[in-house]
Amino acid sequence: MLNKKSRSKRVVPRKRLIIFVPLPGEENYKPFFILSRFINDEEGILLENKTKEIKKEIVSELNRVKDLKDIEKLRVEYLGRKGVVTLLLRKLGILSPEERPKAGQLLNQTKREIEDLLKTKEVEIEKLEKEKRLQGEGIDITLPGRKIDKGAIHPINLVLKEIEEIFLSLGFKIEEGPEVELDYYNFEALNIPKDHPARDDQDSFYISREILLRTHTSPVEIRVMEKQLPPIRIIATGKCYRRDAADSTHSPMFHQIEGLAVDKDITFGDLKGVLTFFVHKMFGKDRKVRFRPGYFPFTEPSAEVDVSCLLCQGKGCSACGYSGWLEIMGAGETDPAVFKMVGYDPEKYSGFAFGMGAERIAMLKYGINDIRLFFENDLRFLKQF
Ligand code: 2NL
Repeated sequence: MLNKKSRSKRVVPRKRLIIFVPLPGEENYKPFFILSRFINDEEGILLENKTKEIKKEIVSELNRVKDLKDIEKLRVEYLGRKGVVTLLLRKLGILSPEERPKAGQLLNQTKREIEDLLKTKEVEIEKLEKEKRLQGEGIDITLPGRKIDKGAIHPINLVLKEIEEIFLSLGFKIEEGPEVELDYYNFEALNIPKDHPARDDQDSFYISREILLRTHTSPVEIRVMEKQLPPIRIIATGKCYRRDAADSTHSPMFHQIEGLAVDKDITFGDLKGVLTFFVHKMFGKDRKVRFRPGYFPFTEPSAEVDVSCLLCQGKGCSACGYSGWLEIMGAGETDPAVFKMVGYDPEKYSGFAFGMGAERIAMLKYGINDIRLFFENDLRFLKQF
């Protein structure tokens, strides 16, 4: 490739250009002789030699290119508007009409070859650049993976599931019902009329005079009894609400598990057998169970169910108030007044029912001393289950 200096220095006047082109039949005529002011303003040069020289030059220049910009520079230098090959093509006019087509063919062939060489190099450089880029972006497989935080089942749901499994194994079915309930199902049908003092301890969140958030899951059992005749063995679990200020043992929302069995000849013995079986499954075979007299408007007789203290084995400690016993649920024989409300004949059928708080069971089982921990969503607490 000739440098710029030589190009600008050797300006050939148009006159001489004509003189130095011998036409076919004239003296010194050589086929495809072309006079280039860039090359030899005295004698001219054989076009075939010139194209060979150009090709050799571009091959050696291409060996030196480092990036796509270098290639583009070469393309301009050779094939651009003022490029070497373009200028030669423009000079075709000085040839005779007979030799012009052949010379044109030769130059166009050269042009194509140069285009091919440039393209090949371009593809090669692009490939190299891509490889380099990919190497930079590559995945470092020695980096430790990002840890995905795994979720866990909430302790209340764990306990609910465990309790449900125990009763399912005894042939109970799980029933669900609305959390927004009618006063009738939540109180009236359970033998708690409007002026009953039991309403004071279970003051609820009222939506209207007759609609409230349920204070227990008993209404689910009423709804089931309304729809079907005994035999009945059901468990009703779910959220309940009471207008209580939150403290370490109270929460305005909590979970209850209630159970109901109704059939001919169900006795208090059945109640004791079922609940003792439950306590042994839930807390261990070595637990003692105690049935203390109690009161509920919907059972008669009623009982409070205690389990021997899990911490001191019944010897007495601060957890059980030095009594050796922990209260875990309430139970009783279904009150005949409730049967009448759902249209069952109390002379024909008898039953037992029980109810427990899932939070209380979970607190006893896992040694948790504050019910609020279940609902604060502190992962340090929740991750332990
Ligand atoms: C407690 C006491 C109890 C019941 C719930 C019940 C349901 C029907 C009829 C009769 Cl439909 N009784 N449920 C019975 C006794 C006690 O729960 O302390 N729960 C946390």
